[in-house]
Amino acid sequence: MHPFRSDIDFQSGAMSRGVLRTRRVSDMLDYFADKGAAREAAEDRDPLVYQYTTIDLPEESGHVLHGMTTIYPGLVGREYYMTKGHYHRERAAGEVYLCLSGLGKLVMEREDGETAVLDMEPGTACYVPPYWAHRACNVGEKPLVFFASFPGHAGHDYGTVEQYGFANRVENHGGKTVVIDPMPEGRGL
Ligand code: PAN
Ligand code: ZN
Repeated sequence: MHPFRSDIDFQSGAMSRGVLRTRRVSDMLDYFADKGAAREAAEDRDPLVYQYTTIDLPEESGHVLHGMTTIYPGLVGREYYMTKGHYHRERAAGEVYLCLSGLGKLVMEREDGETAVLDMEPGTACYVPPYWAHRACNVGEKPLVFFASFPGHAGHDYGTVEQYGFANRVENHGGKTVVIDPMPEGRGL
């Protein structure tokens, strides 16, 4: 393969090459806590929640997949717009999220119940170690834009998160950002 470059707009998250995917509320009905609010939004104007572009590279070890994500500002019920979130199919594959614009929270969780939440702001690189599911939430008023890079063989497992969700949810309560942790004292695992 020949070396190549891509051009990125830090404000919008647009990338000059790669495959663009979009996620509207109707694509995520089972992901938001407030199913009624999600259904209503989907039936109304079905807003764009996020979009992401991944460079089209062979999904094999040795390559470094990378791409841009833009999560728009907004709420479904009290919950901030967020990505679906996933484990890597190959659990031992980590990832780096580099925030370029906006404000976010990176919610992570392991299958043994361990959880973590990191703040994302321009200039922060967050490391998602192997075995951690990850989801980004936009807690600001403008688009949250980040660059992500992960091993070619990582693959994506959306089913586990779709079925069980994340323990922690990020919500807006009266203008304040709150991380809802159902077991703040730990899961005793
Ligand atoms: C990211 C994500 C991207 C979209 O590139 O794929 O932010 O989020 P979902 O994949 O959860 O819809 C990444 O983590 N890749 O592995
Ligand atoms: Zn990932």
